[in-house]
Amino acid sequence: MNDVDAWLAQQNHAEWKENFDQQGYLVVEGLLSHEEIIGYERIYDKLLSGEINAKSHRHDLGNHVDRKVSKQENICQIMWPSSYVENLQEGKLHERAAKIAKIILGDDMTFDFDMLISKAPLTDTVTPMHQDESYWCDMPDKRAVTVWVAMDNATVDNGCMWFVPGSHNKELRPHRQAREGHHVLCCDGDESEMIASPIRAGSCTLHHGRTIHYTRGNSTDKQRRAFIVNYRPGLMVTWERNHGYDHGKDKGVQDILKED
Ligand SMILES: O=C(O)CCC(=O)C(=O)O
Repeated sequence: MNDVDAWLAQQNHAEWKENFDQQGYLVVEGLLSHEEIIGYERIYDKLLSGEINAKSHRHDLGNHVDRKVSKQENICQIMWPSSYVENLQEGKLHERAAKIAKIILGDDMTFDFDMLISKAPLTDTVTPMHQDESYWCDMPDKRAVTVWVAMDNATVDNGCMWFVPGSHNKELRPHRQAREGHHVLCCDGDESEMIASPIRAGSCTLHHGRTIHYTRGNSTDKQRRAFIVNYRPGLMVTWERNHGYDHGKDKGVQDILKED
């Protein structure tokens, strides 16, 4: 057991669960040590720079806004990094995120998908207010948690997460396309009902699939990178795959095959 694992084991798990149950989100400091962050940064930057080619799983999550800085996405989203990097899913980030997911939502929580969302310097594009559930198919068991791990200190000015406390226990708000014809969804709401969660690099926030959340744009001259892992009950992962839904994994593979 290394220091972080020992630290995780000593935390007040009942308090984590209670906070998550009540608020629909949770902050966990220090998920990764400084050395571990450096290892993940190497992988992250190879995916961002294209040294590892993830082109067919790469999207502009900020394409609802006109391009802010030429030649780059407003918000870079890379789905399924673990399908590009051998053994990534067996690493400390996934291992610890899965442990916390099980503590707060039950032992049947299983890995569903992972992604990277990076806001480059001065791209200043918000991720609009939304509930993740609005992107997914309507599953019988709604338990789901997103673990959002900061690779850089996440601040209000570079795009830390904001949450509407308790929104996971209310109805799903109606969602619409943030811009007609674009994939990005949004719902009504504003910052006055939200709480900002600035965190240090290596720390994480966790939110329920129904918790309303959002991030401001990155108006700073440094990047804001997040490594994101999602968990839901194993039976529901099977359910969604049986209904043809794999969070874009296979679509990406089909695109690669078409290129060959
Ligand atoms: O990183 C962001 O800007 C948004 C992240 C998000 O919406 C999510 O992880 O569900």
